[in-house]
Amino acid sequence: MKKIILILFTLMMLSGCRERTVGIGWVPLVLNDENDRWESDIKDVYARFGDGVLEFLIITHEEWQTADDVEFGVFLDTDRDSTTGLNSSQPNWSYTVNDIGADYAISVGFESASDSLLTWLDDRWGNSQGLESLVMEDASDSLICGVLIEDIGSPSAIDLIIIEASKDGEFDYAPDNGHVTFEIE
Ligand SMILES: [Ca+2]
Ligand SMILES: [Ca+2]
Ligand SMILES: [Ca+2]
Repeated sequence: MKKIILILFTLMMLSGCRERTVGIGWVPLVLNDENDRWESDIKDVYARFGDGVLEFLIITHEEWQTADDVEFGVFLDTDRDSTTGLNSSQPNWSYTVNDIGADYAISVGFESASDSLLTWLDDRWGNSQGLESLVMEDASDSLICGVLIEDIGSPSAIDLIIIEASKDGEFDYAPDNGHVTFEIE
């Protein structure tokens, strides 16, 4: 899969296509996020959209041992409004989401609510729904997770950050500051 991604990315660079418009092929959202001291921190993030399904591919610097060693939260600001959803002004919350207001979160990994799509309900995550796709294996350095676009309100553009946590208490943000914006074809 890495080889295919590399070819796709090279073709995009050669054609000068740098816009983050997500369609059928994988489009890079974050590339070469800093290699932190722990093993399986985030390296690259890609997205694609087709047949009503929005999917994310997350690649880490090194493999995790089991899928229960790590937790990924894909935070989606679907109205691109930082005043709605979970934002940094939420009191007593255990983590921040940079400068976005996350209306939905895809949770994958060791958390009890994991492998689900969550909706922000004023002061907490709830309304858990199943994911449309999930490929996450032990001893791997990549995962794919996806949701039905209609389950997140069918937005035309999204602000995103991804937060990863390890069982050992390490955290990684991608991107580390701010967010990534992408349009959906
Ligand atoms: Ca590392
Ligand atoms: Ca929002
Ligand atoms: Ca990072």
